[in-house]
Amino acid sequence: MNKEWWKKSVVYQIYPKSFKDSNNDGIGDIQGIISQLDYLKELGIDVIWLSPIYQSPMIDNGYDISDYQAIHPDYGTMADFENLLKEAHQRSIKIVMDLVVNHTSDEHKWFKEAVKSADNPYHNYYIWRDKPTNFGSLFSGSAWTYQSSVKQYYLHTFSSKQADLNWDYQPLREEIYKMMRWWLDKGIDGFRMDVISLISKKYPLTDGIVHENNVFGDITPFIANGPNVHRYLQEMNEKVLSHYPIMTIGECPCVNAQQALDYVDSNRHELNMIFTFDHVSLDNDCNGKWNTKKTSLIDLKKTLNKWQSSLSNQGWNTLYLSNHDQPRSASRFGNETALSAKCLALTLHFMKGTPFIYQGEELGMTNICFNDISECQDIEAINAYRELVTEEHLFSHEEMMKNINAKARDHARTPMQWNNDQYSGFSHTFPWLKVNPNYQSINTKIQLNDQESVFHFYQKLIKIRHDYQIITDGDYCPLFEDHPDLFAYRRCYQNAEIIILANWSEKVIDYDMDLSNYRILLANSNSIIKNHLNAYEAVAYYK
Ligand code: TEU
Ligand code: CA
Repeated sequence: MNKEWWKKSVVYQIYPKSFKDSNNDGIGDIQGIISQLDYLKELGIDVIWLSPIYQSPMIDNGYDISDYQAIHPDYGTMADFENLLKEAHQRSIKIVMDLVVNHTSDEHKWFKEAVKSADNPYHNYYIWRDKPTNFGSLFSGSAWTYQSSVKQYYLHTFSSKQADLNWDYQPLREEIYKMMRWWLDKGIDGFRMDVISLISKKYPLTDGIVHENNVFGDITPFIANGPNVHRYLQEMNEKVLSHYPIMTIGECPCVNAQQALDYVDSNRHELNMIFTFDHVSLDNDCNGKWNTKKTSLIDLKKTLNKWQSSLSNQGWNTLYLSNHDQPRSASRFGNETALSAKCLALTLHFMKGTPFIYQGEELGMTNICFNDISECQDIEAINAYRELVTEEHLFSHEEMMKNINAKARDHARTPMQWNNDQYSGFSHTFPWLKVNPNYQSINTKIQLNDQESVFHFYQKLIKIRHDYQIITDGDYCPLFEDHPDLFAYRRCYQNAEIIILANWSEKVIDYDMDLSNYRILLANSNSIIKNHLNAYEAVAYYK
């Protein structure tokens, strides 16, 4: 096996709670995933990234883990998981697990020990202070919660039920490495590491800057890219990662394209690739994500092109437009048509890096309409509503619902749309989060029977990536950078060339370029003519 097999791979992200419910309790599960492996094989993907399936109180759908080595009963058993791994491997599909080690649930046994007394050996596993700083949590409110049993506050970057681990304490690190080896020895194929850029805190922790419209201070300078983050990742690499033929992806908030190299330059022996937040934060404003702003294509191109060039020689990029934390790409960047979904896919998948497809993206699934906050399930949106509407009156109910309908994480988490049956074939019971009513027209059953569907377009994209080395190895060169609606670039490898021209708008575009020696490799429309693109038309030319 090529050591860098992950460069040629396409990853498919499964959010287990929303993928497929096998026992009709309204919650997706491992048996449900197994039942759809043939579907994923048909799509052609190489790797599944599984969002957390571990034991958890589920206040953040499993990103709050109370036992790293047990499966949540809603999802099944360890035997189910081992069966999933076996069934996936039989189909040559690899499985990458989510590793959430910046924090544990407050119901983890380590935390339960830690709060028994300040001299309990596990007390050091977490981060304590006698007095809080002004830090705001990323899920609203203070980032400190008082624990009366030890008369101290513990730090939580996310909710109060997600206590940050103290990575400066070596026994904690050894414990995590041991757990990672345990999973790798089971045969899993890698880790996606949750907020791994936040594990090393910068001391002393003092009050953060209070930005406009905020009540709390900014925690991020004290947690992102901390002084020891690279030392710990190199240690993890040396003690664990380097001993297995795996894929490692770090989720890295607050890491810019320059800093990224420190995480992914192969000479530094840390991670294979990281998820950046730059291109999905372009529509933030002084209230963070809560607005209805649209990303301008010029900004998006500038950002993605910058990442392409920063990591062109050393390191490697991830390519994604959506995941379980982001609104649906077809709604955010497209106009919710199948044509626009294909346009986004073509643009992304020919770039240099490893592409990630988020479940349902291969169908062009869209955002849903939430009529009231009571229809949302996500802790981030629910807490933000309480803080920004009820407590601080920054937004009216109507304004906040508009923001939620543009940006909430629940858009990505509505049940997968399998067919026209009630509850979209996800379950026979009312699911934990409502189904998007457009399942009647957007679902796998319809698309598998339609050669022109978004599904079949993704299938072609994946096949082309496997067949053409230029897509993995070719140089990337942006074109028409100042054009407000045209996303274009060139890939070059040996004597081959690919030119991508994609109209990310509803306008008609005429462009000037000599394409006489090129043939169409793939297009999302049958009516492509040279030097012209209708709304959302996209084409890959090859020579
Ligand atoms: O996300 C990290 C992260 O930065 C997000 O919480 C982000 O701030 C938010 O989604 C923006 O809307 C990871 C996981 O992907 C996310 O699901 C978890 O909630 C979070 O970490 C805590 O584990
Ligand atoms: Ca179930």
